[in-house]
Amino acid sequence: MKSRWTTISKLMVIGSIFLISAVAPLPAVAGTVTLSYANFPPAPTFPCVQMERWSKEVENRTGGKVKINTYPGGTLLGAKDMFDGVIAGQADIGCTSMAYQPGRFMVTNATSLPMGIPNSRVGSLVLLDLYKLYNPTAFSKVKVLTMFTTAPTNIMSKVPVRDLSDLKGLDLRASGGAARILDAWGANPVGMPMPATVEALQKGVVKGLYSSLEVMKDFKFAETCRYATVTNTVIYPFAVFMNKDKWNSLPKDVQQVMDDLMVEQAEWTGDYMDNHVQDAIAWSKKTYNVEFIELSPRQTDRWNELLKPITDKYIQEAKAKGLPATSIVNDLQELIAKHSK
Ligand code: DTR
Repeated sequence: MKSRWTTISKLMVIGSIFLISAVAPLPAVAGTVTLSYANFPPAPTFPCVQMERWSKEVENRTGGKVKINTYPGGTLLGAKDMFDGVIAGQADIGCTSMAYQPGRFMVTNATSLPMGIPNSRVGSLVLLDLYKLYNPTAFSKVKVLTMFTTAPTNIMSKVPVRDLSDLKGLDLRASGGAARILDAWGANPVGMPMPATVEALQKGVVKGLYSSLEVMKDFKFAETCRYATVTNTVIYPFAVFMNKDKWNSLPKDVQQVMDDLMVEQAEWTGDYMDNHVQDAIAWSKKTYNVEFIELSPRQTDRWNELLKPITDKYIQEAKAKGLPATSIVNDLQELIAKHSK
């Protein structure tokens, strides 16, 4: 009797295991890879919009073999510890604004020289090509997944900037190449990552900022900055990269999907940014009556004239670091012409 009941209960246990495994979703199917993707600014901003798009594409194109958990708003890694955090494996994938570490990314930051990149689409393709051409050692410890840039920068301020005299000593937030431009125009560039700018503007630490115009809407800067001076000068370059060991552990077909997305994602982000800037301009005018100040051709010539020494200075500094600075600048010029066609 005892042994018959034991057999029945064994059968019941086996039966329920079958039932449960048939109905309940498994937490991790064999062969599924889960990746974490860290980003520093808030979710509605363009670096995060492109992060979501890339993640969806990878998930779809790998047929669900890869699952990506995204962490916007610095919830996993902040702006300044993004690159080293990914190298250390605190996140599998990260996105950084290279202007925050000008010396570290000297080759790719050459895209922030005042050389006339007309929009984000061209900027993104130029940046990616420059990276491929020089394969900078700065990236030797990571796998680069894509790169992209902002649209050209403009002055957004609480006070109107109608000429160089209005810029004199004006505290404006900017980083990297953009900060050098402000400096040449006599303003006082204050460096800080983008997310810190919200508070700095509210507290009056800065009187405005120098960035691409989509932030007027995405960070609601139009509420405090009722003036924008149209300079369309330089771009800010960004990189998206993966921990190298993680990359090496991925199946070949997954790596292929990500490699195939590299240029496509740069173009997608460029187009998204260029369209979104137009949308933000219209929104700022309509919602906060922001005045967009245009410089006369004469002013533009004068302002541009002041930027000429910047590229020579970059060449000197980069050469001192052992970089082929003249050829970087020449290649940059050719790439801008090629992608602007
Ligand atoms: N101001 C630059 C670039 C930038 C432009 N839009 C955004 C949105 C979110 C973060 C950064 C940026 C910068 O701080 O890198």
